[in-house]
Amino acid sequence: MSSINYNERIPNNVDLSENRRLQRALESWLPNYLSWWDELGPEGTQGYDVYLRTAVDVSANGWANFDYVKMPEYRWGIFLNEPIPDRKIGFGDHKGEPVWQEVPGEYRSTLRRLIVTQGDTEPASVEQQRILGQTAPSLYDLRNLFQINVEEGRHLWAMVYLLHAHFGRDGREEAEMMLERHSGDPDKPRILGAFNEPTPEWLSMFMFAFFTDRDGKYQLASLAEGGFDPLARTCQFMLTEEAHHMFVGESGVMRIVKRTSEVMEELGTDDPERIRQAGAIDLPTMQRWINFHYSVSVDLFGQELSTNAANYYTQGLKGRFHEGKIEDDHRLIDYCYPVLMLRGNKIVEEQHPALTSVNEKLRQDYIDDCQRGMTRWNKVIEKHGHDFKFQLPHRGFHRAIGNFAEVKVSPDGKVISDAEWSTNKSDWLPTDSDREFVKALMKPCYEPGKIASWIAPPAKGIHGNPFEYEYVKFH
Ligand code: BYC
Repeated sequence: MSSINYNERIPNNVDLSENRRLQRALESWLPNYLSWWDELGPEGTQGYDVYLRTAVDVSANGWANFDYVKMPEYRWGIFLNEPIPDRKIGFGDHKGEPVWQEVPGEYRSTLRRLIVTQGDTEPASVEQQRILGQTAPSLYDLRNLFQINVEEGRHLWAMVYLLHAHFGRDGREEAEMMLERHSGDPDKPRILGAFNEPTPEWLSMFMFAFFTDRDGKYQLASLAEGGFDPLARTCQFMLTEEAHHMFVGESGVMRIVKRTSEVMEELGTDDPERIRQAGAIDLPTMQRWINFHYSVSVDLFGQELSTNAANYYTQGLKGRFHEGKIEDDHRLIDYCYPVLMLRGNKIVEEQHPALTSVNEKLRQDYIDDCQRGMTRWNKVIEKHGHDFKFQLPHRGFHRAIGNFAEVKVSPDGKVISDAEWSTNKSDWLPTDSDREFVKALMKPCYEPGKIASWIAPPAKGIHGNPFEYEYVKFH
């Protein structure tokens, strides 16, 4: 394993220069990537100097360098975690066998599909966020947005490298397609639903980073368990970067909650209209955003009972979250798992084979993690003496994939009629007027040290710098 080589056009720690054909193929993909960035990456930002971190090492200590960079000149590269010597496959039919360094022929199309699905989400999120740079609540937030954007771009590189290095001509074609599908494009949409939803303002941005990036964490962690070692090592390194994205989401929402709580205290009211008039976002509105982003993210785990997922597991391609820490046979032969099923108009818990319930198990781990973050938000509200509590809606609420896609489920988990849904929808999901209000609130606040009215400043700045630091310089 070599250290990261920055002298090459594509920084990498995979000895790219020793494989001239691959290097040339990736170098010919690079200009396409850059035109995509120019066209669909953060709008109008080409000349900005942004205080960004760049990966310079894959070890846990001091892996990143912080400096001003113009985004089109960011050193997108290919970084895999160090291999674990003698690593063995940890689950499924191949449990105990050495991990694969090459793609096993029989799993080629399945692996390609998993890599393509993963890769597709990365540029999708950049596209979704492209206009947010016009309305950030502070330079600190603007910089965090751009940090996320360049890293999602790098995650696309990570998947494109695997496609080029291991899937021949099909892989190269898939890499091209990554830049041809676009978020929300009616003809060539992104693969997964949530990645075709717009992220038009910063409340959505923070919710997306909390809920949807967290799906990324769980999916990457499951792929990191898999038997195809280059994919596992790539995902491990992506997870290192991903942690910051979720921090941005959780702390972003937390800072909005803090500001709203302060305004409620100042005004002595929780009347949403008065909170809004004071330039803050009322808590019921935030709850509607939670309901939306949570439900579309919950869909990203696929069907509750999935033979696809069972096959990925049995074939050793995609494991469970922290597979190694789970105490069972890691083959799931005689195990069951509780799954909520729709029986008539009732939602009932049933035991199903754990193997076909692997998606559901991952979804549950994800839900528990979301709940932990939400509890931290609720503590802020409580600390300010208000008795409002955010709640995650029922997992059947507002679903487009799986058992509950065909019915309407209320946030508290009752199957309801279409009429009941229509009557209550505006209390449960963002309405057009909510969206207009939130959008109208978004005004850029780009003086160092200043912050918009609807969000509290962060507790600290980036990499030891104060909040007042000039994180982005415009030219
Ligand atoms: N939208 O058997 P099922 C991230 C399809 S986010 C549309 O349950 P499976 C990031 C499914 O493809 C992480 N279609 O499927 C976050 C299948 O199609 P076919 C992204 C959907 O395969 C923020 C059919 O329905 N990574 O990194 O078990 C910013 C049957 O479903 C959806 C991954 O997703 C959907 N939501 O599960 C940036 C990991 N759900 O076979 C980045 C790789 C299902 O009928 N992907 N379908 O044609 C996977 O592991 C799986 O593909 C899924 C789906 C978990 C997504």
